[in-house]
Amino acid sequence: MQYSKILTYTLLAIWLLFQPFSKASTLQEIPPITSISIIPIPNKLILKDGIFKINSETAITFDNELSASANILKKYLYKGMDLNLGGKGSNSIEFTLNNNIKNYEGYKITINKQKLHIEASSNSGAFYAIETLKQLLPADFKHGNYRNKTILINQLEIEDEPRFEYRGLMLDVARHFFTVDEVKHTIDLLARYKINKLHLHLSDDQGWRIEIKSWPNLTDFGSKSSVKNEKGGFYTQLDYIEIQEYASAKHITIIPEIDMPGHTNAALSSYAELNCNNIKTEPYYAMKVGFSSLCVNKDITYKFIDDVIRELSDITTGKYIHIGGDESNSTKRNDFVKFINRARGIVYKHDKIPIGWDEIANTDIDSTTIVQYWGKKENAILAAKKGAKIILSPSDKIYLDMKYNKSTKLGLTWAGQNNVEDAYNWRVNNLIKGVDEQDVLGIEAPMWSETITTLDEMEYLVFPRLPGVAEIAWSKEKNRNWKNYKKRLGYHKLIFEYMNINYYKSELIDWK
Ligand code: TNX
Repeated sequence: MQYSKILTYTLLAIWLLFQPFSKASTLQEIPPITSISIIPIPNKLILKDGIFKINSETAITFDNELSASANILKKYLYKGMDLNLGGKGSNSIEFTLNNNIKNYEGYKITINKQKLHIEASSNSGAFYAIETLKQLLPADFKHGNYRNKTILINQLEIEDEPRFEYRGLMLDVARHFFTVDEVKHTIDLLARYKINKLHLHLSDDQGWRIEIKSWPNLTDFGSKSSVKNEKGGFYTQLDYIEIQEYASAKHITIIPEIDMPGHTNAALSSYAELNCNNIKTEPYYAMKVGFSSLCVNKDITYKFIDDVIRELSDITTGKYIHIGGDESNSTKRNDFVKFINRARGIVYKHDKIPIGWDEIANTDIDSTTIVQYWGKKENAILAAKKGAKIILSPSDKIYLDMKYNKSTKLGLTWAGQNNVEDAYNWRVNNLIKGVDEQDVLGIEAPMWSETITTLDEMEYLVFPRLPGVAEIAWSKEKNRNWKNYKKRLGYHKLIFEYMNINYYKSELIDWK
């Protein structure tokens, strides 16, 4: 080889060798996001001068108890920046267990020049700190878009904890079925807004969606139907456990519901003996409800319920089982009371706490039963008088299956139209005279699925109303107001788009 060629190659090799180093010193800097628009709004946020830099120099340390959370953040940063945090850096991200933070979902974030410090008394709190932190990073972070770059974050202090311990979405998988993957996707979306309960409406007139091994026809037959006979199916118990584990990693508890004694045609069409006349009903594909009832005076009915609740309790890690109880219009009033009392007893027997729709306030509930308010204020008031805790799901505010306005194609209108402002702009303490903060366990937005069959359609009704519901459930009343919220929501367009959420571009919001 010619001498000059050797020289060229040598120089090239030397140049290549120094390439990463010269690059490191000129890492492109991504400025802090232009607007801090965290939803749900934190209890306390103090913005400071100066920035914190995340790049390959940044170290990460954590107390062992919070290692699960530290790993979640590591993974997130790895995905966005191809960055394996962990070196001895010039600055650091630290996770510290702080038992002075009394609320297990609470957290603190302190960011100064040297340290991005996350404190919590549990992984739930640390998880929510990370969700907040994600909203301080660029929205398109997850896509490897920031490889070999330095991300700048504003120095700040955040102190935060939820107002209510129960912050939920209900998904009706009975009218139309949603697959395990679709439910997991839904869980991903909920976690972004610090929702911690996913209530699955697992049975109704139009379909039965959970495997019960001792009553196999429920799924062999009862799972095939749906509204308009469009999208049936069911979860095996293993599927259910898989969903639950996935949810649990995101600090979300699954609340299973078996609706009874009404809303039971799928069961009544699967087993003749559950009917008073011992004749199976026909599968049901229409939307109108209130016609079906389990046979309240038969022993076999309670054997059935005991088996269903036992099998469900065995696979459910959360403490609640929802027994429905709504719109049992074809069950006599006395029978209804008798039935719900027994059904509640069966739930207690299997070491779970019963939840029911607000009609169950008219049975012999005490302070240990949870009542979910959806329509009748007198039921909620009665429940509060009996000392029961209440989940607020006002249909004229946060029923996500209500249309936004007249021009929305999907959705129903029986409770009115719930636009983005209606869903956000209401106050827990003014909702029902006689039901106050201390009576309220939390807030849940129901997503009934009569008019939706796909994830896209679901997302369209859920977003952007869900972030508002999440803020009502999480944030302090004094920090909430519509004008400020709607400005913040405008910036969440970026998150919706990078998460590929098919959100409704409400004309009430100035989308960024
Ligand atoms: C009422 S709310 C129902 C559901 C329907 C919903 C449709 C409640 C407890 N029952 O069966 O799906 O309206 O909006």
